[in-house]
Amino acid sequence: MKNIAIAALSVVLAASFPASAGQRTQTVEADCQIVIADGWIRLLPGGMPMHAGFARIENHCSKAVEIVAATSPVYAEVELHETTRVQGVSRMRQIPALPIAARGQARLQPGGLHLMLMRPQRPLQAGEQVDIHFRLADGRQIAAKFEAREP
Ligand SMILES: [Cu+2]
Repeated sequence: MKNIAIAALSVVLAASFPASAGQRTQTVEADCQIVIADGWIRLLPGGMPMHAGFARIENHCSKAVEIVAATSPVYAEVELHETTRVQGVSRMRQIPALPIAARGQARLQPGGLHLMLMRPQRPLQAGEQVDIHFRLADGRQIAAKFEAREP
């Protein structure tokens, strides 16, 4: 029983310290940070039933991470979307997950990746801060504030 516990622990440690560990400060899983910066929501005129959310998501970890879901108390549903241009026509589709490379970043911006914020539960004012929570594939949750802005 004790051996099993030790074996499990060494697997965890191996996962936390990839081959590059030792060259620089080791980043343990607990304090490796995902930063959501410059989050904002584009308000649309005429009370549209969905808004788009944008931000820069920085992965300061030595491992790739994957955002698998987002939620907000202000919206009935939040989806990860990608806008692509196919033969001059702009289309958007839902993506199941948003991977971010080790030490990399993802830019959610108009015309590209974005959050699709569905069915606002109340009217939003420009300047308001909206809570959005992200869930990573490893189970971690990240809380962020997105500022509502006029287009
Ligand atoms: Cu969309």
